[in-house]
Amino acid sequence: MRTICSRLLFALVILTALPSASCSGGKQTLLPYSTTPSFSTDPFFPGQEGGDFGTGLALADINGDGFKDMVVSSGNDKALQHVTVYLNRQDGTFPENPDWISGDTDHHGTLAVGDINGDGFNDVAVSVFLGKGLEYEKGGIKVYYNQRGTLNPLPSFTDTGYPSFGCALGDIDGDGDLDLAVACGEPIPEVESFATQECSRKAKTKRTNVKKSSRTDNPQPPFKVQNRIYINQSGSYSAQPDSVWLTEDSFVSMAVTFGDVNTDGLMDVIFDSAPVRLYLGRLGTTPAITPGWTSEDQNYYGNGIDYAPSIHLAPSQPDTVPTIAASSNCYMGKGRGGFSLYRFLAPFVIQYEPRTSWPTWSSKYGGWGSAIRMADLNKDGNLDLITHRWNPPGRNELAGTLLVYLGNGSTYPDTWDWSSSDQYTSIIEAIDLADLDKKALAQGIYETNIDDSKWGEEQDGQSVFYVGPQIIEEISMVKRWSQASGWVQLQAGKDYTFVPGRSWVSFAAPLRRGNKVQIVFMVSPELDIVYTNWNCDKGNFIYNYQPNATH
Ligand SMILES: [Ca+2]
Ligand SMILES: [Ca+2]
Ligand SMILES: [Ca+2]
Ligand SMILES: [Ca+2]
Repeated sequence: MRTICSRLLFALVILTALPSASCSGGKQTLLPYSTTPSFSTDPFFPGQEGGDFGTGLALADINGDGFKDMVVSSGNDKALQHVTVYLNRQDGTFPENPDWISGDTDHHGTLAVGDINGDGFNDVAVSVFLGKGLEYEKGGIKVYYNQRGTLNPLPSFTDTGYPSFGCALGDIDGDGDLDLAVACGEPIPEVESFATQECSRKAKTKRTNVKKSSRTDNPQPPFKVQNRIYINQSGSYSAQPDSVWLTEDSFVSMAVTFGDVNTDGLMDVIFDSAPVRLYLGRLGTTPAITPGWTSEDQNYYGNGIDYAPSIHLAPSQPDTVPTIAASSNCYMGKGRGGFSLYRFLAPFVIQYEPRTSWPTWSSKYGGWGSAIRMADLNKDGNLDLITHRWNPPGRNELAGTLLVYLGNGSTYPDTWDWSSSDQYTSIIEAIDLADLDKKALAQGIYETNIDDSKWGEEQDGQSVFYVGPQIIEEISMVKRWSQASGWVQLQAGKDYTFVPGRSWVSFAAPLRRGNKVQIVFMVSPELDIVYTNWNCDKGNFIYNYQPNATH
């Protein structure tokens, strides 16, 4: 049991007024969370047909009051359901029923939130896994824009033609606006065995009782397609071919994330597939359509992915070893499933053939892995793995729990250190973390002088900077210094972009050698954990940070 309590420090980052109350008293606590949820939404809220198949999740401010709200997409491959928003009551609590319900329904996958059109309000992109009759080709992607604090009732952008379970927002071409990466394909190779799940009460969900692979007009799965990124054009997306970047290969991917994995200051994109595929960003244009790195193992279709520029932030010896955490799910096919870590200890793994690597760590148990995130929960400066599998190891029943593997800065133990109570089993699909009542927010300042030591040979600038610990609550101010203009304060949505909760800022104009940047941000060591439940008779759960929890 570890009781190290240290202040998060990152290279070149100054954190001021970081609260330290949580380490007082010398109480031996593994993690500052109760093993039972602090709050659950009502899965049978008015307006949703039947019980809520909660799938996608993001914590992001939608109504513009500065407090993070809960955005949820529901339906999965089980029911036609809505996208919903639960507004933070400005004290970290939420209503049991949503404050906003989309005007349309779909078989929703996961979602991504960010200010796509640069007006200062967060917009919502949602994957559509399958068409209304479970058709593969009628899945796709859609975007709800935010009108000064309220999402439009219907999406303003939609594209179809492929099944999609996951999506992510990031600036792949380094021009200061958010591009939309879409993980596509449908893996499930057999008629689903547990697609018959019934809600224990009010089981009136009008599900489309058609088994996917028994539909004569669906091709036989796995259904592989080109994965893609919609390139932001003046605040919106288009389905026109010159606005969509496509991978050369067709493959199945269930999750995608952005991250500067080769640390050259240009954003890259990672598709959780078999194998995991990394495409490297290039300054002022889109990536090559072939991967710059793939995982050596081909653990069947991934179901969750996260990226960290470092998992060892402890002030004693911080490192900058880029790390990908991937979750895979053997329900969806071959492979063992479970969780894997890919660490890039040396850049030559990406620079030279064969540009592949094995995981540096894999969980002892495989299984039906799903969502995965990295964050420091026990305040020792090392990122922990917060993850989940649908089932307990070796048991084909949908009764998973939240699992936490405590990091030591370089790897994780064989099995989890902490689990939520098995009295509250779940089928978790998405996890997000934030300080929902903002009570422990502290300011951090990131400053750097731009040099070209990590740039590629022809590269003459960089656009993306990681500013601090893994989860950032807010970006407060961004300044740029140049010889010609001195310090200039920049404008969000015009001069730079970011997405809520992530720790990077991406600039519209590349930073050149000799420039300086200063970024003021807010961070919290007291993160609440939120996840969606795909069980139709369970709501979405919040585990509040509790300094006096003894579990
Ligand atoms: Ca809010
Ligand atoms: Ca917006
Ligand atoms: Ca862009
Ligand atoms: Ca890069």
